[in-house]
Amino acid sequence: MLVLFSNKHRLHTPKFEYYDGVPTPYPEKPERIDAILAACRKLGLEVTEITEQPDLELLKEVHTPRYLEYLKNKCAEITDEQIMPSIYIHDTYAPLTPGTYDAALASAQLAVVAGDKMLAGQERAVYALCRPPGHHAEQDEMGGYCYVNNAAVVAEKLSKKGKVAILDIDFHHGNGTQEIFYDRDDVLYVSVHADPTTMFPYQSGFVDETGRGKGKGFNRNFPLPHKTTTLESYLETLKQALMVVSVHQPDYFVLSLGFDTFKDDPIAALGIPAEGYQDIARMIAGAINVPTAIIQEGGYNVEHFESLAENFLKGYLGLSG
Ligand code: SP5
Ligand code: ZN
Repeated sequence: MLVLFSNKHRLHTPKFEYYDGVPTPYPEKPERIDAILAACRKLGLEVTEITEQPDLELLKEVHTPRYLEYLKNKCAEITDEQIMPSIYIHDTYAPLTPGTYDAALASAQLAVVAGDKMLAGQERAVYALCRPPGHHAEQDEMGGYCYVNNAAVVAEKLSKKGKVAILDIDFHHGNGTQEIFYDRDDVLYVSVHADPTTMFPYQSGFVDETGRGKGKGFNRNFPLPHKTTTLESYLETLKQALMVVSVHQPDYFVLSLGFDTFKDDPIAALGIPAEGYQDIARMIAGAINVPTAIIQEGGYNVEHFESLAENFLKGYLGLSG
């Protein structure tokens, strides 16, 4: 497995999000990536730093040009963190800082390079340590700590060469990824997440959202009860989700990976103990045997992050313990 990271994520420096009108410390911190890197190095994985910025043309196939332009201009104009009401945001969880645009582009570039490596056919899996995360970013909108949809960028790129399936196991429904591919039958989107009735993103992630037009049947949501999900019930649902992915017979697989299902996540939590990520990863690796991009999404327990990543990687790679 090849691991990709960029140091440009450090340019994205929000201190607060607004929660019910109250400024609350921003949980999507740079230390998250440091912790995953530590786990990768501990396991002796090949880690590569990516320094270039992506081709905007590919990003414009996923996002509207006007939205990308807005992000760029706004970040160039501000001198401090700001959540500015606009048509390009509909929550209070995507603050802009002067470096946010550059960080978001560098994050997306990790997804682009992951796609290149998969197409070159040398790696079974590439793990892109994306920060900021991406799955809440829609074509024309930021939100939920996300600005550019990294998973959608790699899926879009791979879709030119074959059938793609995205499995999203972040705690939150990936409303952005769903929206971007909702009308399409060449990119399947499957998500396992907490029931959005009471959890962000509230307005999407329900079972009746199955796609539109020729995309009908190519979007599948598996919401789970927030309070009563256990590792066992989670794995049962994951198995069903993986079955949907297998039936699609993808040529390429994209895993949107969030560690916010961890039982002690500060903003989310879905009952998964740290060692549970070994079971989750083992089940995924055992079910899907095509070139895979693992795209980092959320997860906010920085203290346990290294252990969560280590457990996931051990399970995925079939390492013992
Ligand atoms: C990528 C990802 O996981 N995004 C998650 C965005 C969810 N943010 C909204 C939840 C805000 C909760 N703030 C916690 C404050 C508790 N006092
Ligand atoms: Zn999340």
